Amino acid sequence: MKTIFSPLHAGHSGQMELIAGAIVPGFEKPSRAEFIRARVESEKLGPILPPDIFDLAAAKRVHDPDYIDFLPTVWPEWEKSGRSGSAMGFTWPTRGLRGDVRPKTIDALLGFYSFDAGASFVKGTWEAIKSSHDVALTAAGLVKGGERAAFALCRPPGHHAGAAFMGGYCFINNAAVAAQYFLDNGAKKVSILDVDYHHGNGTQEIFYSRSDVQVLNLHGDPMTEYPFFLGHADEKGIGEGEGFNLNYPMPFGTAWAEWSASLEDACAKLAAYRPDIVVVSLGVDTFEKDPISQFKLKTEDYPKIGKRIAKLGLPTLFVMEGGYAVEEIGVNAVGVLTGFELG
Ligand code: SS9
Ligand code: ZN
Repeated sequence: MKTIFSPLHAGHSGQMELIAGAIVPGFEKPSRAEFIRARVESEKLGPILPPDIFDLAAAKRVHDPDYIDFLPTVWPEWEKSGRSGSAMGFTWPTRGLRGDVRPKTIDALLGFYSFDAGASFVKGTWEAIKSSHDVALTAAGLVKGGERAAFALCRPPGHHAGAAFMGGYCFINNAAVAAQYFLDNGAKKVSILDVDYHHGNGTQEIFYSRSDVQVLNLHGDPMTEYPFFLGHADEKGIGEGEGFNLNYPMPFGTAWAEWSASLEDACAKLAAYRPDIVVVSLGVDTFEKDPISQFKLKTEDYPKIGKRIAKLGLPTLFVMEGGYAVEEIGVNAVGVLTGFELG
């Protein structure tokens, strides 16, 4: 399969992150994408192509237009306010505060459009966000055009980004934009299968009241794992969307035997939905050596994931999400893709 990749991701670099009481260099760093790209090459998965450039109309079909228009203004406004470092919010309109009044200063707006401080900006961040979105849409175009599968090597990732908020390293929800693109170009139904270790709260939020996108999520139980406040098994969708959201929360320490049982159930539900296209939110932070995660999947398990997805027999777009064990991220992510191709 073809891989779509942009070097512009590398401008999103050097951002800081608050974790376990310390400010540290971000885990979501450029080398992640470079290890994956190198592995795509060495495994001869297929050609690596640059993205086409898109406008933001497709993104505005799943995100609030004012949120999308805000993103390119962040770094210029941050610099104008005399700051450097990493731009991020630290005050959020949570329970008891007003989330319906858009404030005016850059600090206030960063809080207004975030659910945590995990999506920070440096100088090249907007260009990276935009390129990641272009990568997803270009790869989606290949699948729409009849290819069996394509790999969107997106960075930054997207599945924590909701209609009007960033967080958890995510800004534009690349998988959601791609799913909507398929619907706007002939597909009637799309399934999003999110295998990242963390619950894709943004994707769930965006499609929660819709029946044209089925969202299936396998992840660490939010009772104990980030993002904590969404991803429970009883969240099944609302209104028209009722029954079209499925969550598989699993405890710390989950290994292949239990994880693959969830995948099996999710694939059965997916097949029953009979979508035209599958979008896989491909995170490999389920890996046993991931520095911020608590599942126990092994390198040999990733091709089995791809093989199971291939068995669905549907056109498939793989969209890169998380994975922070950088040395192994390429082997594991590309393992899913080669497993798919052989399956
Ligand atoms: C506490 C740790 C938050 C966010 C992880 C986001 C993963 C995206 N600041 N970790 S796939
Ligand atoms: Zn993750």
